[in-house]
Amino acid sequence: MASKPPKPAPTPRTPTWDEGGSVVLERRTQKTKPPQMYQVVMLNDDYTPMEFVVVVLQEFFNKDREAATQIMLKIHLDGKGICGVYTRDVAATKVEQVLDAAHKAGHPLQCLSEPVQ
Ligand code: TYC
Repeated sequence: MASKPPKPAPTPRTPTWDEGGSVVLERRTQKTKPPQMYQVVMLNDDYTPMEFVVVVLQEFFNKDREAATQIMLKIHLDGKGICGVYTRDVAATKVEQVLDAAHKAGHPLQCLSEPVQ
């Protein structure tokens, strides 16, 4: 798993004084960046049954049957497809859940997570 990025340098602040004589430090920019997001990508293979992939997409990626079928068919035709976008730890958990379910069912289904952009 990739290590966390280093903390950004503190934002410079300009001291000002309010009417009461207190020093006021105004934040110039937003303090926290949104987290890097990760997409879970599922890969096609020749052996995993379509129905199994549809059930996995419903169970672990909260897709309804219609959406799950569309995603499964996209993967089947294009070789891969995005199941969802999550924070790093959630994406890693989804990958684990899929690989575990596939292994237990005896299917070679593969998926991975990768940073978005
Ligand atoms: N290609 C598989 C089949 O024809 C179906 C499949 C779809 C497998 C998506 C994996 O991620 C996958 N049975």
